[in-house]
Amino acid sequence: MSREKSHAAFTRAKRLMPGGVNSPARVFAAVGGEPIFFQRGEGAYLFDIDGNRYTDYVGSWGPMILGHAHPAVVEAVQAAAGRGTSFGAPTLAENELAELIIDAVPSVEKVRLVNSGTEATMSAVRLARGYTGRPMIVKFAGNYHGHVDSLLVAAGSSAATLGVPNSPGVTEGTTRDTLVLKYNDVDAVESAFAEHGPRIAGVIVEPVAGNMGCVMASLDFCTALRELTERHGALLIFDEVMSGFRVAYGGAQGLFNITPDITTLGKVIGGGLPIGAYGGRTEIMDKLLPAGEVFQAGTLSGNPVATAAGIATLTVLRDTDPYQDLERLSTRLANGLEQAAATAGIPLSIGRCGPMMTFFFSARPVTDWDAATRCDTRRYAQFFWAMIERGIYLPCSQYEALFISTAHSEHDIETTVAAARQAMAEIHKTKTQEVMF
Ligand code: KE4
Repeated sequence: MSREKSHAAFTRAKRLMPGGVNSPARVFAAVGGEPIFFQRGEGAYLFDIDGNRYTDYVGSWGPMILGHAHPAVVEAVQAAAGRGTSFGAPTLAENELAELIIDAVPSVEKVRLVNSGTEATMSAVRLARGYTGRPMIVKFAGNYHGHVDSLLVAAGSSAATLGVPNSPGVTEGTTRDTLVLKYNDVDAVESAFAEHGPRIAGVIVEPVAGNMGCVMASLDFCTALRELTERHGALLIFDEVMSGFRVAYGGAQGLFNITPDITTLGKVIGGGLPIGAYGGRTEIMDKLLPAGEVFQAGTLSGNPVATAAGIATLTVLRDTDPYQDLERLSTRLANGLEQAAATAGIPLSIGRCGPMMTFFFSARPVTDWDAATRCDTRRYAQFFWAMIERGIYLPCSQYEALFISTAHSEHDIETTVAAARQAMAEIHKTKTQEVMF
């Protein structure tokens, strides 16, 4: 496949934007090579500026559960844009999207719309601190909640690590009240509450993690988080920016039957337009200005065009209930990849929750960040490029999740499995140390 135009575009982009991208997740640092520039998407497919077609499993990192350019979404966006793109005043579409979210997510009685998942988690942390009057936030190694200063904390060793910034520009002051624990480690959480309980405002967790690759929280772990936060008067924040409306219409909390105090959302609820949301019980959410005193605001929050895309997307999901079909296709893909790896004698462990999954190049299941870091990331890079050459677009990092949309067909899955068989056989012959970046 020729990607000359992408190469030229990236060369120019590097002169214009830091690293040539507007989000580091898009640059191919983890797999080597250069990012591909895309011209358009259609259903399950992406078309790059060199005219190559790929079956897309990135789905814009989660939002595109209906595939690209879904007619209902495009029509809603076009109609909304024709009525004006932003008023900075309330619109009926905000009521409608809020109602769809509240009807779908049992723990949410009131919701605040914002412009990204980062804004949602940043605001949820502030709300938890404002509601409880406490300073500390607990997060977990391998969980990513957007570029919130207080949550950009080094994923320490398995022991609890008090906040050490993991980015220049994040000060000790903003992370000293953040405690990083091991994901899926109940003992660690019990110890943290025993030591810090009265100071903990909240625990934020991805119930289905998508940012160390796809790793599910165990039911014991989620149950322990619910019980301990309840007992110590802290709030449980489920970060469902990625899992919300992805793994089930009501999100992972419906699968776990756990009721968090605050839920953060994004991605799918905007149908590919900039959006985020956070919601919970009325008595918590009414702490927010102007009902309460916790400050949060946003020029484009609840934007008419973004809410139109979100309403169209959630309405299609609610009315068609595609989750069983997504589960069937996802199971076929996962089984096909496992068979392809086994045939090639390559260790592979798949982490999956519904249509969100990761092919871990690891002989053992991945249940936390430490295990994820032991994956053979060079092997993943080889597999990534072998699949690109066969027209399959996977996440450009071992530590990301891939997504199946309602636009993927059985034929797409079979084609992907066939490509994986060839790719696994091809990389089996290459020793990982031979891969030059
Ligand atoms: P955004 O600010 O990117 O909309 O959302 C931040 C966020 C919050 N919580 C979870 C669980 C998330 O997965 C994310 C963002 N996910 C990444 C993908 N791993 C976005 C990709 C990117 O940053 O470009």
